[in-house]
Amino acid sequence: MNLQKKLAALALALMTVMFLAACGSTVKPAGVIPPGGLVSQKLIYIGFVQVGAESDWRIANTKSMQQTFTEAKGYKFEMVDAQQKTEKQITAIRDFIQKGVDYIVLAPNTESGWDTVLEEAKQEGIPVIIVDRMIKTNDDSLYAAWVGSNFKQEGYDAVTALENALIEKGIDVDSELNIVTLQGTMGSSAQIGRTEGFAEKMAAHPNWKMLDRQSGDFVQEKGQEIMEEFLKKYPDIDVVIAENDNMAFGAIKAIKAAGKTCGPNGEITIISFDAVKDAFEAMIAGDIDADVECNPLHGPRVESLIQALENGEKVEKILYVQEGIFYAKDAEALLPTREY
Ligand code: GYE
Repeated sequence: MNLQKKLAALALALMTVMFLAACGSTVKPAGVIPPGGLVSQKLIYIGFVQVGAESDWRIANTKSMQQTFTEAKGYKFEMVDAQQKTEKQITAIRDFIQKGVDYIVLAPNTESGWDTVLEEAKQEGIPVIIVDRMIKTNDDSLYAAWVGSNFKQEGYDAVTALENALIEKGIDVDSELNIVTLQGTMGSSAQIGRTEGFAEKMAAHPNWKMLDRQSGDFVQEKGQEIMEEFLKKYPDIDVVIAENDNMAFGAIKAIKAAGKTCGPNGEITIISFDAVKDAFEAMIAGDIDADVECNPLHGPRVESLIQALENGEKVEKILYVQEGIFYAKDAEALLPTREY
């Protein structure tokens, strides 16, 4: 090779290196396919361990994840529906570790018992993102980040919602009230936070009496069954706190079947959580008094966490979603703006 050819070869090699370096620094792993598809990208493999399909909230949450993590956007997405069984979730995590996923996204059913299996994921170098409910652990290196709701705040908000619903009805907030609660899945953060938050703040009203609390597992039919029992046992219920909308829907059926009335113009005040579209319909129909918002649209939030981790950025460990309270009188105007 003469000098001229050598120089040309060297220049070509240099340009190739520069081109590859440029690609490497600008092409995001889960970005848009580059023009001409020059570089074939590896999909980011996500294993999502979902609680189940127990409620409208959950279905909206699943949809948000599925719509976010599409192949077109650079993801391989697999979901396990654990049918509200924590053991099934643990098995699902082990399966995802075996499959060598890039990330595990976990919506934990209940809070306790995660250390062993999350340690296994850690050993394999698989980052775990926790979404919606939280886990109880002393080792926060077991997860990269958590995003979800402040359930205790939601419990506090339910007391505010009840106070305002009573005022709306012309009832003195300090009058004697008999309350029953339909609780969510026992041991889940959503249940724990809502139950504790409500109990803590209702202490400011010494005349409010919690007659009973039973778990309806966040499911409509179970909410209805428990409400039927409550109505037989307690003839003078003034307030129902339903720890999610689906149980509230069950309670409404039970109340009506018992010949009683509920909602802003009824005998029994209903305060619920989630604020899904059907709950807005129930507020418009005059069956639910107020609803504490719980936002299920976590797909894009989890995606930004994953993108940040992919780019080697530091992420916030704990991310709370902002939420509000909705009242029956505003439901009709607000319904068109609701996303879930
Ligand atoms: O309120 C309920 C669902 O964990 C926030 O789970 C979630 C709860 C939600 O079944 O409807």
